[in-house]
Amino acid sequence: QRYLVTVGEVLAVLAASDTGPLALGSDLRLGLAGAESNVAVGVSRLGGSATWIGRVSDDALGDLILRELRAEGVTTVAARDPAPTSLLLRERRTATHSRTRYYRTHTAGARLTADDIPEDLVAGAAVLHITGITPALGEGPARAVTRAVDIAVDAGVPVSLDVNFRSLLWNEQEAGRTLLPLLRRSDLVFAGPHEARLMVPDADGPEELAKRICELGPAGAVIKLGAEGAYALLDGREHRQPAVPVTLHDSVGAGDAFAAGYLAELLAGEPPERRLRTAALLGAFAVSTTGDWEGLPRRNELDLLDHYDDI
Ligand code: CKP
Ligand code: MG
Repeated sequence: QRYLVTVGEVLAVLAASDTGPLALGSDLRLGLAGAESNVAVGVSRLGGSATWIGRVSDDALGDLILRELRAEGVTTVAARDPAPTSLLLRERRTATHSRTRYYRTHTAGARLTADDIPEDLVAGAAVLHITGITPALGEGPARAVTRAVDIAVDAGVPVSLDVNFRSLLWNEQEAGRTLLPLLRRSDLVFAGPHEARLMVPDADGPEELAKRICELGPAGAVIKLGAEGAYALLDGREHRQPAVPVTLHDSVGAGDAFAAGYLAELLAGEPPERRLRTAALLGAFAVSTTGDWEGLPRRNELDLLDHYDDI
């Protein structure tokens, strides 16, 4: 069976239920987040197979992570770790502005090591998806990602990289230095314009950014332009994918949704146009619903909405 494999960290999200300063107190809703697991869930909901590799805490939050991923049909390869689960505190400062704070050091996800990566599993995958978040968590996770890429490249498994720069985890120089070698060995790269510029600093505009990224090695580069859609250079061919117009509700998770849509169609053997169209649809679902992954569509919902111009 063709499956996607990904390596990352799932965080517990504590999200304020009310708008306003969190300093005044609020009810908090417990949920989960994590770019790589978001992609795995998105792929699974579209009928693809996805496996998530990571470490989870040996407590209720770790149990919650495993239950939730398994409920979504994602295969989990997760060592239980005595360290706690990372937290993401989300303050809804106004209706349209949230502020995020990570509590993400000395946690289970950050204790991932290269030994946590099962060789057979990665070597047997149809695609390895990684993001720039995991290497930012520490030396262990960075080595784990490099190990996964080593295995994939040796086995001829294509590597998909979402640059996913997080300024709360590291600075642009560190990110550039660490992610560039991974990008060179990737086949497909997803990035926003700012993220792309971390990789090719002297390039500008989606066309030039994608071209310069592909000159570094990848056969495909997808530059995500938010409400303007996406520009992709895939095997030397240009594609312009308009965004699906929706009412913006919460943009977090849009990039992961986009990658999930693209990769699910790649696994299904669909051509680039279809991959990009589904990517845009999933991005639209993500931004027009609450939560990072909860609002992602199942395949039957996607087919229905596909007949409409917008959602
Ligand atoms: O790039 P995206 O907005 O799609 O990524 C969102 C995820 O993993 C979110 O779920 C969050 O927990 C994170 O990125 C992160 O670590 O920032
Ligand atoms: Mg992103």
